[in-house]
Amino acid sequence: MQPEGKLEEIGAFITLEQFIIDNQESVASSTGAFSRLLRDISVAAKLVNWHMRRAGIVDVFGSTGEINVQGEVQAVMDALAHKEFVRALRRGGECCMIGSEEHSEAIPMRAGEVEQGKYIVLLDPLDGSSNIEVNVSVGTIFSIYHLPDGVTEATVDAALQPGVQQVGAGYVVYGSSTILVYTTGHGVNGFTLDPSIGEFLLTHPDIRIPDDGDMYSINEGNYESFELGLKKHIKWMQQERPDAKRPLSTRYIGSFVADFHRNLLKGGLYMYPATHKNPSGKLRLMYEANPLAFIVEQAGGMASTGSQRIMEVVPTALHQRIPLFIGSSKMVETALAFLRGEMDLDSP
Ligand code: FDP
Repeated sequence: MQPEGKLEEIGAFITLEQFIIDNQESVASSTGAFSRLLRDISVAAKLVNWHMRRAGIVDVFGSTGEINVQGEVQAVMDALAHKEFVRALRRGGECCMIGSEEHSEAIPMRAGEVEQGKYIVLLDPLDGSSNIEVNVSVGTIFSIYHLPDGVTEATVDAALQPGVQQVGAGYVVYGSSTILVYTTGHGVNGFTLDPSIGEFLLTHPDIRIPDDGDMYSINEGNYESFELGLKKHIKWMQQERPDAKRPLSTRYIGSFVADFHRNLLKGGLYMYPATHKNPSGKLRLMYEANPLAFIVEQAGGMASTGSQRIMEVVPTALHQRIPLFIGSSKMVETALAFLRGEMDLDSP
């Protein structure tokens, strides 16, 4: 429960740890493994936050000189964030395999050991990292699956499950404050890091995304390569129709996780469609689109490829890209109607 008073009443907030334990106790068969996994993720997030807060003071800007699996220059902070998550999950022991944007292959955790964790974690350790050097919010996105029944070896095939099979998903935004938002399929809750006591506190219980919003997010520099329906949709959102609450505002940070977080709280639509440069879209299905699709659906919103529910896409590769339309349900539905040709510039 969020207290009514001011922040001095820190003791009245529920910590992430307490929240996890309370929710674990409501599941009779729970062994505590999943709770420990979430705790490991939150510890890694605190460490990444610590690195982030020192950026500019110590030398963590710039690139490692490596090119990551996406063909992008790897930032020093990307590599640091990757390292912190792998280390925390390896130490925790509940994870059998990690798939990370920063590593081309799946990373087995305790190969050869009889007792291995039963969870697969797929993550983008530092989303939006091209923004770090200019103090713009970035984040971590994670998706959690069970090692499928009967599967003893954690190979990449075990991780290639559609999003509907996620058992948990979440993200962290390292912004004006640091917030961790997650779902296990029973609603969405957000926890703000209190730096004075080093704890994530429940500040955003039971998040619901507004059905509609007045902001849309897209890289309009790619306009010429959008399909016709999308071009019309954008022009429709820009029409001067005060009676219909248009024009809408554009908000595009260029850190997916930060754009998503704003839209989740305020209502809005984020789109990264197919472009000439990225014919399959730019964002990754397994550790960007799926986890945020799980969260947005749990909060009452929608996520689509433009023609299919994101969480029903059957994955074919760990680093697969996908076009994405995600956010408030009415806004996603309108976008899809334009793509199908059911709406046009003269639609109300
Ligand atoms: P980045 O390359 O900085 O990691 O995930 C990729 C991503 O950022 C998203 O966070 C962001 O929304 C998008 O790419 C920005 O891409 P564009 O520069 O093409 O708009």
